[in-house]
Amino acid sequence: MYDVYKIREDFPILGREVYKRPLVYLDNGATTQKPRVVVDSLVNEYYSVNANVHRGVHFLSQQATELHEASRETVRRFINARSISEIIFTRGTTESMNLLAYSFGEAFLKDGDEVIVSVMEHHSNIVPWQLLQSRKNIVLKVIPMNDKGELLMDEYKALFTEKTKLVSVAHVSNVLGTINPVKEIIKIAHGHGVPVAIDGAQSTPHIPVDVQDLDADFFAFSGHKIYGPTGVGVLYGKEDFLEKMPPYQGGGEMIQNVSFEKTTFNDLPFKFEAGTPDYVATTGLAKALDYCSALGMENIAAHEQELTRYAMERMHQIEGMRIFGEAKEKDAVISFLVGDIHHLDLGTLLDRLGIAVRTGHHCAEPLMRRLGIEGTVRASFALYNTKEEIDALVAGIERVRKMF
Ligand code: C6P
Repeated sequence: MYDVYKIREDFPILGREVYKRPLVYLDNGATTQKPRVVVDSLVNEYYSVNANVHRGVHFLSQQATELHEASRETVRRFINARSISEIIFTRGTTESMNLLAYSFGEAFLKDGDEVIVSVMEHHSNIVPWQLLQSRKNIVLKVIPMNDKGELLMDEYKALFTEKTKLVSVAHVSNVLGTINPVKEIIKIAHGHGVPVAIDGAQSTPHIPVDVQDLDADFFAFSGHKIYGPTGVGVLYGKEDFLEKMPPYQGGGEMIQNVSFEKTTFNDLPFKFEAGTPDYVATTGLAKALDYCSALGMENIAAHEQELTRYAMERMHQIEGMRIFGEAKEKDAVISFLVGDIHHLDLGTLLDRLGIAVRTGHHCAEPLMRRLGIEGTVRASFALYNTKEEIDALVAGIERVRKMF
């Protein structure tokens, strides 16, 4: 049985008040709250294990290294990668995508080559490719969408040419909540011999992810969006590709031997992990993933799907409501505007009622342009949200609407 009220007890912050009202936290797309097991793990590691990893012969260093490497195995299991060599720790999805664009770009792209992205990408899957354009004259091609926020698959198929070298798309849109048909997207790309990178920042916390089943060539996600600590994330990559890609940063840990004449690089995944990693955060991330696995990703997905269905139904009844993102396959994200109330006003007034939502362009300006708007209010749900909180959101919106 999925007992959301019992689960909430694991998240101390959910019990606090803001403006003397109970906190209704609906900004989970930006970051999630942390269960006690995650915070305890950070505190305990600093209090009782802390030492730099992979470097020391001493007891603490070895213990810290064991924890860090065990976390890599936990990540591998969570996304069902073949090997821990394929799990690179980064600072988050943004760094994962920058690493990918730099290193894949160096190894596999030349002037005139094409990378396909979609119109609903977060800036972190657009700008790294544009930065690459300052070094290589690559072309970005964009998959369009329909008004419901679904990618147009026929148009996608038509984008391929012999110059297409990579497809890089979001699994779930952080604005529309659309769950993109990534398995099909990958199958089509592979039919052209083209690898695919998936931005899993908004999918990993909500739906089961199996990179082998998807046959994804690269997959990125952030720890802090899946109940883990800030400052840690993952880039999964198939070993065949990673072996051929050059390091992204130079420094300690990523080398085998260094001389002024010639430096050789470490094996995977360490080749891509220059410097001291946030080894305390990786342990915390593993605790977060174990926490989700214990609840069951299928159960989390079912709970959030029910919340989304309920919220969509209730919100549609509000006069003047415009919801952006009505895809058939939709995740726990609802972006909206009401009448001609500015998104910032609506968000600020909801905040005064204790309801935390996000407002603005959500780091997806090209998508805002496609929708013909400047920004939205966005409510995004997590495993601990309740129908009562959605009722509070709906009542809050009604109250603001009447004020205007
Ligand atoms: N989206 C949001 O409120 P980082 O910041 O590196 O952890 O994740 C970047 C990122 C990449 N892809 C997608 C689809 C995302 O949603 C995000 C982060 C947050 O929507 C902050 S802008």
